[in-house]
Amino acid sequence: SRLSLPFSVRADQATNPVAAKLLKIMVAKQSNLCVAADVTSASKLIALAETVGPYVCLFKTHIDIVEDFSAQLIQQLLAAAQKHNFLLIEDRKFADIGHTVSLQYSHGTYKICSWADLVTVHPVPGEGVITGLKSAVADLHRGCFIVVEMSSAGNLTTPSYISSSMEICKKHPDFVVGVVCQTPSTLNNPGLLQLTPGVSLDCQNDGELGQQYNSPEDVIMLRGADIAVVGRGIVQAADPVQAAQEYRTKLWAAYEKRVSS
Ligand code: BMP
Repeated sequence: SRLSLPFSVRADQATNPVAAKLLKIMVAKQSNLCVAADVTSASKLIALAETVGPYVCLFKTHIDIVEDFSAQLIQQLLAAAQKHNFLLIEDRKFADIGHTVSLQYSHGTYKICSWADLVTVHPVPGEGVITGLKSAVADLHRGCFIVVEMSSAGNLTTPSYISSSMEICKKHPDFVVGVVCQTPSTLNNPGLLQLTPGVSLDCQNDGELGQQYNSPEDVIMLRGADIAVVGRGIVQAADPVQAAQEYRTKLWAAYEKRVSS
């Protein structure tokens, strides 16, 4: 299955160019770490990209929380991505009808499609959310992760929702690069990736805000993650670079253990 195959082998089985590129970056950098860069100023966002960039395969933004957004910020992010060899994922969680998401993806303040290699999508509207996004890209060097299951307490992503969402995923292998979930996904295509947030070495949860955490080892070994998303565990650490190095080492060791067992 996907879980026992090395990323290098899976890169050759990717059904879209972004997934292939991401898998190759993971192998080259020995990193299955995605940092969730949840900071509210452009200077902090760029500082993170430049400092933790060398240790991540994927840099995840919530661009709408940046108070001083500008086109220059995007140019700096793209330059950092190029310099440190990582991809950009905007965690927009598109969740509307196809026509609306096509506009949200390519227009407005952020013009996400023009810079983000990847985006996230809630499948709740049905397949049209994917065809809508696809209609906004000229060539397909763009892709999305479908959020099939959430990490938060009391989430509404039931087993039947997850399996219906997986069907949508399978229908668009040219644009979908994988799923965001918490339990080993039934991805029958080794070219697709599982992205798993809710990862921390120190915390179980964030109190009343609902986040639930697992250890790096558990998300890779037990929960089927290919790439783990770490936000506050790195961003709010006393030394974010040292934290990024530690998460990267632990996550990669867990992956190596998984493929060798
Ligand atoms: P943190 O490690 O600080 O809890 O951040 C987790 C990140 O992952 C956030 O950016 C959040 O939007 C995202 N996320 C999540 O926590 N759970 C999900 O189910 C899906 C997410 O995208």
